[in-house]
This record gives sequence, C-alpha cells and structure tokens, in this order.
Amino acid sequence: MWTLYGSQGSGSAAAEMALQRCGVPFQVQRASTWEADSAQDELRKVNSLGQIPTLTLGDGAVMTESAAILIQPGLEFPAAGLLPADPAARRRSLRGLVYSAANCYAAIGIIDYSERWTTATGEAEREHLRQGIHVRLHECWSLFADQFLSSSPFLDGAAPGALGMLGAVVSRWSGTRAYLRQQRPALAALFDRVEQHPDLSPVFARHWPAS
Ligand SMILES: N[C@@H](CCC(=O)N[C@@H](CS)C(=O)NCC(=O)O)C(=O)O
Repeated sequence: MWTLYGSQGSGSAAAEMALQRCGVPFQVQRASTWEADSAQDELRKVNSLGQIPTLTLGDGAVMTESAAILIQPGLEFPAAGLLPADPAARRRSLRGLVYSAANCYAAIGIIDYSERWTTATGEAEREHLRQGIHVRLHECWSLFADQFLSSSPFLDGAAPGALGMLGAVVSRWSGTRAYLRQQRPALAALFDRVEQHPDLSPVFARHWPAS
C-alpha cells in the first residue's frame, strides 16, 4: 500500500488525482508543517523538509517533489495517460511539470514562508520580498501560458494529464487564477475545464469545498 502524505487544499491534491488515475491502492496520511495535530513526525522521517506531497511506496521507497511524484507513476503506468505517448508531446509535458514546480510552486513557498528567504527581520522588508515574488510568480504563469498552451484541450491530451493536474492545483494560490483571467484567459479557462473534468472534480471539491 502506498502512503501519500498530504493535507486539504495543498499540492497533495495533484498527487491524489494522479494516483487515482493509475488505479494504485493508496492511503492518505494527513500531515503538514502547519497542522500540529497531524502526522508531522512520521512525515519528517521520510522527508526532512517536512513538505507535502510526499509519497512512500510499498517497498519503502520515498518520492518527494510534486513533479517527480506525478512523473513516476506516469512512467510506471503509461496506459493511465498521465504523460503523452507521443515523444514530442511528452517532452513538452515534462518541461511543463518541472517548470511549474521550479518556478511557480517554489515561489509560493517563498511567499508563504518569507522569513526563510531573507535575513530582514522587519515586517516591511519581508512584505517587499513577498510583493516582488508575487509579481514574478504571475509573470511566470504568463510565460507558462505562452509556452505550453497548445491546441490540446487539457495541455497534455484529450483528458487532463499530469501537467493539467499540477497546473490547475498550483494556479489556485496567490491570486493566480484571477490574474490569468485578465492576462491569459485561455489558460484560466483550461484550468477551469481541468477542475470540471468528471474524474477530477470530486478531488477538487474535497480540497476546495467553498469554491
Ligand atoms: N518543491 C516541493 C514544494 C512542496 C511544498 O512547498 N509544499 C507545501 C504545501 S503545498 C508545504 O508542505 N509547505 C510546508 C513547509 O514548507 O513548511 C514540491 O514541488 O513538491
């Protein structure tokens, strides 16, 4: 049995969608650095950063980093369609997955935990850092749209694959969807379609019940 460490409204939602698509049995263990009553100690034993998503496989192997967590089952279960079968399309998806994790997900971590990324102790300086990152995050999403939008209805196939799943989850934070509706409406509409896809809408509803 695989165990996915995660929490409501977090990046573990994308991992959950990917594992469901592959049909592998897995359990979710609620754990996060911000929930003192969660399985924090257990999580830190397998991921010293204490971050989610983190996945442990039945054989004791540990997967961390959202892009890797989605790519790995995509390679292991190719029929699930998490990654495109066509080599050129697959290369684009892999680039897009690493791009969104490295540029967009990472920026969220700096906004949420700015104290880790600056020696400034004053709230005003930290707020400057957060504001700068916020602008950069949105620029990164514009560049994502310019590079990765294609004629495919879900970025990476006839149904949402790993790239659509991760993109739709990470773009839920820091005002990105509102920004995209203004600046790159086609990408905002695509993420709406990902969320409404019948395979995925129950997971989005569980993680973001109010929206
Ligand atoms: N590089 C990691 C980032 C994961 C991440 O930042 N996860 C957040 C939750 S959405 C987290 O666990 N943050 C808690 C912390 O950093 O203390 C990935 O791509 O999976």
